[in-house]
Amino acid sequence: MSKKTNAQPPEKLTGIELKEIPKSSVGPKAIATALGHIKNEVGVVKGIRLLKNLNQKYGFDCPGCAWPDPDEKRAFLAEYCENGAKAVAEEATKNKVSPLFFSTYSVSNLAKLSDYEIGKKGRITHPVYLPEGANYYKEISWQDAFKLIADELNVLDSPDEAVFYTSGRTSNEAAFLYQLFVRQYGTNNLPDCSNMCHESSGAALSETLGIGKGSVTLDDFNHTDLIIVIGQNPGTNHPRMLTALGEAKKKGSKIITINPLPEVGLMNFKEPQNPLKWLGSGQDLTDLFLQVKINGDVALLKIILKLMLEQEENVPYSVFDYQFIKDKTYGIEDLLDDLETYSIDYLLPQTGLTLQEIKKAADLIINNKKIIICWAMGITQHKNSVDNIREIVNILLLKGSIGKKGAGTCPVRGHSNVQGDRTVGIWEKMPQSFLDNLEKEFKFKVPRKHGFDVVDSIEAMHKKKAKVFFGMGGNFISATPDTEYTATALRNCNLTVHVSTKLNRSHLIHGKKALILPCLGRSEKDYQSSGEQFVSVENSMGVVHKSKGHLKPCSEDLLSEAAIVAGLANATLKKSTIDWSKLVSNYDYIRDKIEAVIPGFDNYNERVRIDGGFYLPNNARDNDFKNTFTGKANFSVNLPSDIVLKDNQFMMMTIRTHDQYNTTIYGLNDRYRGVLNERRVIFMNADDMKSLGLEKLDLVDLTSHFNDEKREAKGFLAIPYNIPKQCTATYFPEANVLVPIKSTAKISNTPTSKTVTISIQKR
Ligand SMILES: Nc1nc2c(c(=O)[nH]1)N[C@H]1C(S)=C(S)[C@@H](COP(=O)(O)OP(=O)(O)OC[C@H]3O[C@@H](n4cnc5c(=O)[nH]c(N)nc54)[C@H](O)[C@@H]3O)O[C@H]1N2
Ligand SMILES: Nc1nc2c(c(=O)[nH]1)N[C@H]1C(S)=C(S)[C@@H](COP(=O)(O)OP(=O)(O)OC[C@H]3O[C@@H](n4cnc5c(=O)[nH]c(N)nc54)[C@H](O)[C@@H]3O)O[C@H]1N2
Ligand SMILES: [Mo]
Repeated sequence: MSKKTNAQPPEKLTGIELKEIPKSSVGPKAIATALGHIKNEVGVVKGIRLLKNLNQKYGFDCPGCAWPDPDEKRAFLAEYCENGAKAVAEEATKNKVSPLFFSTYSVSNLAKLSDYEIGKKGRITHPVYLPEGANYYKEISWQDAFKLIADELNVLDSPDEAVFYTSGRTSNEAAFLYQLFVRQYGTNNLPDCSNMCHESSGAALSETLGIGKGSVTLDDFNHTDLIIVIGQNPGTNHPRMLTALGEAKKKGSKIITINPLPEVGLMNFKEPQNPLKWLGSGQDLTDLFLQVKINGDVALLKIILKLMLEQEENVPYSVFDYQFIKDKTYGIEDLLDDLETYSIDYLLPQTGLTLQEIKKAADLIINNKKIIICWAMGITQHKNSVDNIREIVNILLLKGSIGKKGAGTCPVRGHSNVQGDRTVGIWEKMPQSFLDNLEKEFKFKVPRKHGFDVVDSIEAMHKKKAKVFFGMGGNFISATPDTEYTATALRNCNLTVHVSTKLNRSHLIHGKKALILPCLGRSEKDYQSSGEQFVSVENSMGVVHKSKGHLKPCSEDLLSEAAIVAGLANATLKKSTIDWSKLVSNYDYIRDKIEAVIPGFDNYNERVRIDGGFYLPNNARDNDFKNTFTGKANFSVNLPSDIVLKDNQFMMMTIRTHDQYNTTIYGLNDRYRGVLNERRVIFMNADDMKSLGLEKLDLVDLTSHFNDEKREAKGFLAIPYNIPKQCTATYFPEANVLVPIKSTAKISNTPTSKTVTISIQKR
């Protein structure tokens, strides 16, 4: 039976090769790698058509990252990056997972494969069903699939026994329809990938600035004095951001990088659009690199704040923007009082840096007025990650570096529409005003009780309080923490359903019954009864724009995500106040409803048709903070890390290689870190290796420690690396089994994927 299926990637090693770490990122090697993926997965002719339409105003939005497209100039065939090309190659692959495939390969055998091997099987072509006790998925009609889900949903004691997850690729239209169905069904159980991603940013920014999104636009990078990139690896995860950083540097901006690793992309970069420069030495991006210890950021930012205060006391009016502080902010006294209670001597060891290095950073902040701070998962996935972000905001507020050209907050989002999904209602705790509007527009009683986030959902399924899991995209088992615990949670369910493009491990770790519903991808044409449709998405900077696929769908039996929601709603809701079939017949009708419910979408259908789309309102960008709890931008008081490592314990962060998209593994190389053909590795400081008696490429087992609990992951190769002492790094998702379900961030409840306490045992 499939009960014994592997929830974790198998332990087997793939034959590591260590290479010298390259000096710069992108350049010709990146282009060659991108085209290689396109050629192998898609073929040359279709591949060129794909790339031609990627991120063009008439084309489709890259499913890679949420970095914005230039508002004006877009180079033909060039607004993509190596990893964007890999992302579309993955989706447009020639390989197919058909009903015949499923009758050949059992679930338990597929689960023995690595995530890389599973992903390479290709696109799913038909809806398939795994009955209770069976080991093979078999074809099912769409109508029967909808009825099966409806039957399971309608026998639950309460709608709160079902969980509806979303991954951040779903379009605004599909996401709005989905949350509408879920709320009319009767629950706010709408966890999403954001719970594991930028939830901490949303929490910290809403409290301090009154909006859970970043404040800068792409153009701000052309007008800034100083950019700080903290806890982010754009060379791999947002490669087009490097172009913006490069342009900013040419215009005179300085760049500070704060990271435990000297990530190649941030150090030196060769413009992909400029082959003439490929032979040269590239452009140095980072002016000052602070190699902070994992989770040493609050301590570091506090020292910077103390140095700013010291300078302001020495030379009054030289550092702080008093006008801004007086007019726009609240709570500076508490911040200054708090800073007095910490000594630099106490904070410094947490950072792993020298005071001289930190002074250089403080001087750059002191001497510049327009500052942008960018961050991603290195900041958001810790116990005190909300503190991290509020401390970032403290610095910007003291400098008045918010709501003016060239300055502000830049949380760089992950999934290409994760921000849009939130805007249109994918959240377990949408504000009352949204729920009120929904109720008014659709005339049904909208549930008000907050729903489960990702961690709550796992715990509820584990306790059998939630019994049906529905995933709109994503790969829940591999993306979530505590793999074995989560596997039990999913297996406890009566039914697990996944709307997916490609096969993944979540199809193999399933409830008593399971369904896979295959959907159209971004790059594919979407026809509904009124004709061809387009969708829209919101990027990291709040621009809503259209996205239209150009390829023939990989199978005739796919439905769009919106059509799947409509089918499900028609089957499940006996009496509905909503005409689901009409809404989905023409996505303009869905957009009209979004406009009616959510402020900022005025004339949605008209404005989304304008090339490049439109900006949503952003109060922080406009320097208006009246919707915070004090009516002003709030300073805050924050706590540094409280982790105390015992002897022979280490801090572990789980990070992405250059060859993956979250749980989708494109290949086995991490070129920019010099590791080829292996993912089961642990990066360690050479002195730490010596003190454990470890040689390069020794095989080790890892144990994580949380309260009195232990978790194990076996078989990793130790690699000496330029990383601070007591810090280590492994790859996500191989190491997720070590992340304890109860180890989450305060306030945001995000799993602490970047701070796991481990010990290391030599084999
Ligand atoms: N090609 C590709 N693109 C992607 C993705 C992908 O998997 N592949 N994923 C998408 C998604 S969903 C997201 S959220 C983003 C993720 O983008 P990133 O956040 O860049 O991804 P991570 O690999 O998690 O990298 C975290 C970085 O933070 C650093 N870091 C870790 N801990 C700390 C710390 O305590 N302090 C500091 N200062 N730094 C720390 C790590 O060394 C690493 O450089 O990328 C998106 N884009
Ligand atoms: N240890 C550790 N864990 C982490 C992280 C970490 O840094 N460390 N990062 C976290 C972060 S930031 C995130 S965002 C989550 C990601 O969590 P998820 O979003 O759940 O995971 P993905 O790997 O992005 O999902 C990939 C799957 O989505 C499906 N898919 C792709 N395109 C489409 C589409 O257009 N429609 C539909 N319906 N399905 C599609 C495919 O079947 C594919 O297998 O993981 C989190 N988990
Ligand atoms: Mo993410």
